[in-house]
Amino acid sequence: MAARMVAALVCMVVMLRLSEAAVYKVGDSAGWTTIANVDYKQWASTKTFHIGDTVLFEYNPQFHNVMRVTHTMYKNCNSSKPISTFTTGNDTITLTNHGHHFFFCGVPGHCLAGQKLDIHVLHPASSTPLTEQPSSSPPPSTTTIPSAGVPGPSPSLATSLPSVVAAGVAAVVALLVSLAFADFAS
Ligand SMILES: [Cu+2]
Repeated sequence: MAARMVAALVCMVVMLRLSEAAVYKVGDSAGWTTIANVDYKQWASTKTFHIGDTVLFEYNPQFHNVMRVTHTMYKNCNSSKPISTFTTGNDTITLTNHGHHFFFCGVPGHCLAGQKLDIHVLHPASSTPLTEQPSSSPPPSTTTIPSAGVPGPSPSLATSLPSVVAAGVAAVVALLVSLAFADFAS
């Protein structure tokens, strides 16, 4: 009986986690910069990123920008062919797929100075089948990344996330119903 209770509670906690999308400000109060000596690797390691979460890059657009790049470009600080570039100084990027998301500042010298960020988005908790994508090369599709300054989830997220949540809610309801019946029978 107690075990069933615990199972139901754990299930609900998982659902709550799935349904809330967090917004993370990169570098916290320091923002996206080279002057504060922010260790962005350390910053990212303290967070747990999920699909649907948003990262906010806040910076002075006169001095910095944000480029989304491949793993190879990230390693080499190669800004010649970014997947996408953001320049508003207040850029929100919604993480719509799992795996690694690589960013750096494209201003010469800034990536080498440490203004680079590797965000690892965890696999969804459920076993929902997803098309596997190589983590090092996200598709250069513009539909998965909202353009700079436009908040809100992309169409692909809007259709996939609710179904995951609905499946989970159904599981919780089933559990609670079985719980109620178990009580009734005993
Ligand atoms: Cu910069």
